[in-house]
Amino acid sequence: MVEAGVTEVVVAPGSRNAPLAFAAYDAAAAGLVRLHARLDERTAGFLALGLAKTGSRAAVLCTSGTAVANLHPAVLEAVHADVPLVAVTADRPGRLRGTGANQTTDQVGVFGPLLPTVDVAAPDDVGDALLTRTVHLNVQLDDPLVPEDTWRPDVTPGPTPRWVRPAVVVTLDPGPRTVVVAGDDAGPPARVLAQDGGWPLLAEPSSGSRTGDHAIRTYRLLLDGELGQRVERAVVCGHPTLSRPVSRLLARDDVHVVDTPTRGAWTTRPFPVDDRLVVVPSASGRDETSWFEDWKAADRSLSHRLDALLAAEPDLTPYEVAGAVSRALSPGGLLVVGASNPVRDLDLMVPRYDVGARRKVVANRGLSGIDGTVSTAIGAALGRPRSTRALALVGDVTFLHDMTGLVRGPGQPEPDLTIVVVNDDGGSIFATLEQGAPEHADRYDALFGTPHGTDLASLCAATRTPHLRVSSLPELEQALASPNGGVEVVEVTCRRDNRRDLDARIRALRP
Ligand SMILES: Cc1ncc(C[n+]2csc(CCOP(=O)(O)OP(=O)(O)O)c2C)c(N)n1
Ligand SMILES: [Mg+2]
Repeated sequence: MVEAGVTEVVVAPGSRNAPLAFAAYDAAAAGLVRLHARLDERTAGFLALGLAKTGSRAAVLCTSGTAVANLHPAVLEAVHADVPLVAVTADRPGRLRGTGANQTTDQVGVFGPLLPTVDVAAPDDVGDALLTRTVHLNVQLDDPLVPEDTWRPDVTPGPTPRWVRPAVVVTLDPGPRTVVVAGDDAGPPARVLAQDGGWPLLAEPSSGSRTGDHAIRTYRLLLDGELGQRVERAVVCGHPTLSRPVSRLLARDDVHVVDTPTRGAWTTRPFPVDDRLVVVPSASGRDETSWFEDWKAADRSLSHRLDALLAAEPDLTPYEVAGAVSRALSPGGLLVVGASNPVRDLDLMVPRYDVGARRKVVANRGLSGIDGTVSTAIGAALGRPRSTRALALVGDVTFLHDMTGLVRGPGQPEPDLTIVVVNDDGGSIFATLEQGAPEHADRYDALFGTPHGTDLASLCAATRTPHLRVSSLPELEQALASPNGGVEVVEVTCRRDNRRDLDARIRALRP
């Protein structure tokens, strides 16, 4: 693994994986890797995923049995988002399989057809498996499960592999009224394309494209209005997942969709994988009509009315929390944003960032799960120590789902990270969907809202994580302006009961 460029190793304790754990310890002592220990494999998996999402080659090691299954969420997210992750599971030797030996299940193929297992009975079985992005090594280990001696690693660390976008060049004539849709991980080419073509850029927060003059803040609202109706062509970069208006746009018969290859397991198109994504407008030049100016003017006016609506709300709204978080993020900063409403609220509230002053926004959009987000954030912050600031924005259910992410033992690598939890005591996103319609109101909370009444302060205290609860914008801004260092939690209490109505009023603002 060291020779294959692995520099971060997350270990979860067990006896069967002990030989690997001892080796990881010795490799860390030799300065070859950084070692992290987590007691919960699900958390360990997402910690490794977060490290991988910020560019490290990361591995997670666990023991046999149910421990393996606890890696599955992070493994699935890694495969779907095309994030390189090395999952190493320990197994009994082959001769004990099928004999009812304790803690022995069928670990070969346990992650399903998306991630075949490399079953390792002898070192040579690894082959060049570590050259692939996400890999499952199932290592058969026999007694004694302790080393005879300290391992003095005699290995030369390999370079960290860089995963690059597929190469594709699409030439577009400037004629049709075009928008550039930048989904998760689209990267700067989408922004460059919008600028070169003279087109509006509809960029999700985690696209890595949302800088410059062409980014349209309120695109989600405008798409359902008159401007959206006039779109004739959409160029899709990255993996858009956030909004129904975008899905509706891409499903329209009268819109020509130009799909550029995304990273991820669903890419079936055979593009070479050794170059950047390049999409260029044809030589005949940029769109000189008023198309982009129309979007810009509509965006300006709608943004103004949106901000006025939010400012007039008597209570602090989740939208304003997202706005405050994105304002607090300095150029070069890192923001990990959770699924559900936080990422969508952020989408409407990201201010216009200058080109070159990009913030890295990380979200688990491969499968958009709410699991593992605290651990992903800690991993991402650890993997990107030069961030000018590291923030996370998550809902309360998302936060609680990964409570064990806060359990960090003494001596563990600890990043500076402020986790902002929007606590509306339950899941609010369903309130804005069909399930939130008034006719289901009598069972909404029991089935979807799932209020929990959990005291986040006690939870944080139990893990010695500094915690501050705020309920107003000035308090929040002040908390964000004065981080204490280390991992800390800022809980922002918000209402949930008015969420459906608030979103309906925001949608009604569009021209
Ligand atoms: C692992 C997983 N389980 C369930 C879901 C379905 N789900 C989507 S959003 C959500 C509620 C999230 O609530 P919270 O984090 O408080 O955010 P809010 O909706 O309140 O903004 C759930 C359960 C999911 N995406 N992932
Ligand atoms: Mg919530």
